[in-house]
Amino acid sequence: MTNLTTLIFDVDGTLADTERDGHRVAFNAAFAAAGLDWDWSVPLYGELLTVTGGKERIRHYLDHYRRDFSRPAQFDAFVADLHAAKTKHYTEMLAAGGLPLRSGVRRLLTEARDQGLRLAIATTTTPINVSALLQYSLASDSESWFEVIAAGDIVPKKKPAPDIYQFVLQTMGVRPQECIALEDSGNGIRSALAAGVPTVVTVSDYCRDDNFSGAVLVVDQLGEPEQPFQLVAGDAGASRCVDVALLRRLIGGNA
Ligand code: XBP
Ligand code: MG
Repeated sequence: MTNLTTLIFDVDGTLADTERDGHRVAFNAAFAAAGLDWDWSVPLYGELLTVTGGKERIRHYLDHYRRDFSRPAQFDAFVADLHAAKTKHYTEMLAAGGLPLRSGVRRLLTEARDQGLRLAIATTTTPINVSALLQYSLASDSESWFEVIAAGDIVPKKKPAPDIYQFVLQTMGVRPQECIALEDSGNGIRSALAAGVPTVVTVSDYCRDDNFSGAVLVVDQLGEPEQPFQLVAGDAGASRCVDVALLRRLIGGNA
C-alpha cells in the first residue's frame, strides 16, 4: 500500500493552454522585433513542439527549416537575446490579462492543499514564465503553494530526460512511488516515467496524438463535477473529475 504525499505539476499545456496563443505568439513578436521574417504558424509550431525548451526550439528551427539563414558570429548570444525578448513578450502578455487555467486545475490544487498534500512543479519553461502564470492566472501568492518550482535550465537535460523530476524528488526527499505527476505531452510523461513517477495525463490540443503508454490515467481534462472529463485510457471507476480520492486510488493507497 502506497500513500500519496506529493503532486508534481507540469506547467505548459497542463496548468493552462499556453503554447498556441502564448509562447508561439511571443516567439513571433520577438522575431518581428529583431527584424527577422520568421513566422511560426499554428501547424508549424506543433511540429516544433517536439523539441522542448525555447532556445532549443529556435536552434532546431534553424537546423531543419532555415538552413539558408546566415548565422551571426556570436550565435549563442544571438539565440539567448532572442529568447530573452520572447520571455519578455510572454510575461507581459500574462500580466496584461493572463491565460485561463485549464478546467479543474484550481479545484484540484485547492483540494490537495486542504488535504495536506505536498505540491511541486517540474517544467521545461523559463522560471519567470512560471511565476507570471501562477501570479496572474492562479493567485497572487500561489508561488508559495509549491515547495519546489523546478524550471528551465537548472538541470542539464530537459524533458523527455528524467532530470527535472529527479531534481524535484531529491530536493523534496520523496520517493517516486508516493508521488503523482500531472502532464499533457509525450515528452512530459516520458520524463516523469523515466524518473519512476506514476503519471496522469490531461491531453492538450497539440499533444493529442502523442504516445501516453504507461500513464496510470489519460483524460481530456481534470474536469469539474458538473463538467466531467472524457476518459481516454485507464480505470477511473465512477469518478467524473480528477480529485485527490481518485489519485490516491490510482497508486493503490487509501482513498
Ligand atoms: C514546455 C516547453 C517550453 C515552452 C517555452 O514543455 O517546451 O519550451 O514551450 O518555454 P513542458 P521557454 O510543458 O513539458 O514543460 O521558451 O521558456 O523554454
Ligand atoms: Mg507540458
